[in-house]
Amino acid sequence: MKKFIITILITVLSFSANAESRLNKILKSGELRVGTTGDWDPMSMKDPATNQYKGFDIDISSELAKDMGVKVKYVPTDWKTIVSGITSDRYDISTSATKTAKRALVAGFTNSYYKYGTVALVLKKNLKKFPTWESLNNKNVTIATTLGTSQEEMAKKIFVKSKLKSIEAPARDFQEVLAGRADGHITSSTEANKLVVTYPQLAIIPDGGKNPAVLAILIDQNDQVWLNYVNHWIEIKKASGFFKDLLKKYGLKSLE
Ligand code: KH2
Repeated sequence: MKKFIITILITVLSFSANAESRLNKILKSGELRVGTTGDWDPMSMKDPATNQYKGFDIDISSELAKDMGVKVKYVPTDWKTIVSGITSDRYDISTSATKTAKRALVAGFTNSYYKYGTVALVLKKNLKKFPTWESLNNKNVTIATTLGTSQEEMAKKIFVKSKLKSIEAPARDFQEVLAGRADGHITSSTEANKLVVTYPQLAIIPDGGKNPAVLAILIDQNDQVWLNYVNHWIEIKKASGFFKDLLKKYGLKSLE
């Protein structure tokens, strides 16, 4: 009996000692799998003509793969499934996602490298009617966000009186405002600044950005070896000026 227990113990111990981190798996396979939505200008954008991704986050993951000496493979995902893609091992990391308390319950996050404000968008012709965020918190108002995003989570907390409309990808949340099916939309300042240029009929409500949000990479919360590696890498790249140059390249200004 004693011998049997010892054999079991040894087996269990050697198993946990051998539990392989993602870091090793990636190095062995020679491939870093990155989950990305391709719908966030200028973070991750998919070119429909070539099916290629580009943007701030694509530069980050390519650089990480390069420094690890492996190839990068982009795995398409959307905001509804971006977290479950990590927990079900569809990819090793995501491109940038906003840290939220809800997401952090099930997935890990790396350290952050960018902070943005959330802004509200309405039709320019409705700015007088909706001059503040609070004016959008009204039972006659419809607010559009994308299903599974941090903005959807935020809208539920802030616009308690309004009607909330969650748009499922590939449909775009801001199109609801353009088409008059929603009165307002909340999104990252990063995206909003671009949207008002592309669609001059849209305007940002001028009473300021809300709740600075931090961007980071989603990663398995049970794999500390892999998480530590990516955090070390972020620290090294911050110190080398890589992130500063990249923010400049994409015209991004972190709130920090
Ligand atoms: S978040 C990403 O991690 N955004 O904050 C939100 O949930 C991305 C602002 C959906 C692309 C479409 C742009 C909304």
